[in-house]
Amino acid sequence: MKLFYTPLPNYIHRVEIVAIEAGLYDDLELVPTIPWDSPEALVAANPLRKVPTLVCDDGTPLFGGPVIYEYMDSLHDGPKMFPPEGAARWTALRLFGLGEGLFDTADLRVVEIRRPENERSPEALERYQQAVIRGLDRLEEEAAHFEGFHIGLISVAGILMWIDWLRETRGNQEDWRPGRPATGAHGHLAPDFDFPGLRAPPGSPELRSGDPRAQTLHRRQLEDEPRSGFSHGLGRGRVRGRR
Ligand SMILES: N[C@@H](CCC(=O)N[C@@H](CS)C(=O)NCC(=O)O)C(=O)O
Repeated sequence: MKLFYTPLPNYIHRVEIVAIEAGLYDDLELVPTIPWDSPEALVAANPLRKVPTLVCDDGTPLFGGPVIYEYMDSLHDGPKMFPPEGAARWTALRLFGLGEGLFDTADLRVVEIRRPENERSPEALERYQQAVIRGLDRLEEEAAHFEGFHIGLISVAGILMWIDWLRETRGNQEDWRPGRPATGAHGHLAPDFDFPGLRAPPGSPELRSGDPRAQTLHRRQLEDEPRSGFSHGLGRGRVRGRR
């Protein structure tokens, strides 16, 4: 299986977790890709030119994380990350929808930040950030359901870890913990989230091993992105007009 991904700890991280949990990690041929350059191989596999994109062994392309996760989950005989039925399924999918939506919104904000300053829209940045804050607040209300191991929790852990990474390395996000003790109690360092795929720090395997190819891509993205001045704060209840 060929996986097109960016060597940044965003969308690849959840694919890695699912692949590890499904026992498929070693079957992945990892293709570091910058989708914004519209590389031929990616466009040939995915007309939308997005990552992650998986090309199965028979050549069938799968577009986007959610489909890739479910495909990988179908290929192993262990306990399923997508619960097959009943209340457990809908709890997992509800959290999954929230986590993936949060991720996509936070990603759109990063994309906006990376635009040249004179093309950047403060309204769009604010709109994305307010949606992220509301999503994190909703997660806090959902934290009672953070138990077991399923795709919803992988997604939740993914977004929380990514926000931490953005805060620590880019300085363009703030801590999600203040005012959200229930989520914090299940933070990714807590034993609840200590399943194998999450023990590794976020980031691609190449970045962890220092592969120069990935480091080059990574550096280029870092240089492209402004580092400060966009930290709107993520504190609970900071949605404009909410209280
Ligand atoms: N929800 C989708 C979102 C994928 C996505 O937005 N990927 C971004 C990563 S930066 C991308 O490839 N953007 C390139 C583009 O939009 O041209 C998923 O999980 O696969």
